[in-house]
Amino acid sequence: MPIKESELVLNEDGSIYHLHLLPHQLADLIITVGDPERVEKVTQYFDDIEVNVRKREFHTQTGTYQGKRISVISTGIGTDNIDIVFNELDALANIDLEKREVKKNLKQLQIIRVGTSGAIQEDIPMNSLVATQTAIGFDSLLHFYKSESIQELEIAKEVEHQLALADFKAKPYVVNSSAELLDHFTQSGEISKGITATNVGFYAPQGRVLRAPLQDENFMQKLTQFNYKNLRVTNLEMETSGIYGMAKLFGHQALSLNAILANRLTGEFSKNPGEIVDQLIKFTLKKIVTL
Ligand code: R1P
Repeated sequence: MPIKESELVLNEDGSIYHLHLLPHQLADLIITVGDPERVEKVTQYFDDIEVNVRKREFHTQTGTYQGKRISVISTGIGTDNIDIVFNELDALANIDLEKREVKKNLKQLQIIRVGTSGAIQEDIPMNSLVATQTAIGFDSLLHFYKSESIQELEIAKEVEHQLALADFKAKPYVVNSSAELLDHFTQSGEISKGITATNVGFYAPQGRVLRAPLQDENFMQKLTQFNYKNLRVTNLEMETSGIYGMAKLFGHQALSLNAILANRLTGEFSKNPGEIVDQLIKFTLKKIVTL
């Protein structure tokens, strides 16, 4: 049975609904960024650009960097957008959009997030780079998918216990990066490995107060003090748990790389965020060449 029009939504030109891409416009190697403006900050280093498509917060450019065909795509902010982007990327790779059927031979994509994040440990310096080994999701995205088999359930239980999450009615989930990508990007020691927490907002969900008070004033302290077999949470952002969960569900490889722009314990924010993000972009491209 073909997948119904209401489930697999296509535009008039046959492209996938939100990303507005056709299958041949997507490379097997993908860099995701949050900010649509960051796409060109990556592709400025490319030798050529063959695709340039924009719809809503989703801006995609596909081109070549030192012989590697790469698509760079902006996801916007949050794991709700990750649900859309990852389903549509997988559909472009693994569903025959004309026949509306899942293909027999499935493709594995390699997906690397080039993002920004805040450190929640004093010794993770602002302006440093962190590769996420494990993601802890406080968002609920993955719970809507049959996903227990790809989750690290024991760590999630420990998070639930140590952070006393009942107040938020939140059920955390935990997913690992692709071991292969993590090894490839971290073996030279230019970037440290960390555990990244993902939450559903930038303010209270990350412990920030402007005017609205927090439900649990100790949430951030508990997150900083969380300890599981000597592993601790290094940084906090808004997409990595969704990226790791969706990638594992579909059998793709994913790795999240973070430019640390703030240290939440010292209260500092980077004076040169553009430079640090550029450093992460150059590092990512250098490592991609030898993938
Ligand atoms: C918040 O300002 C945004 O910045 C971080 C968070 O995950 C969130 O998306 O990442 P990006 O700079 O990659 O978007």
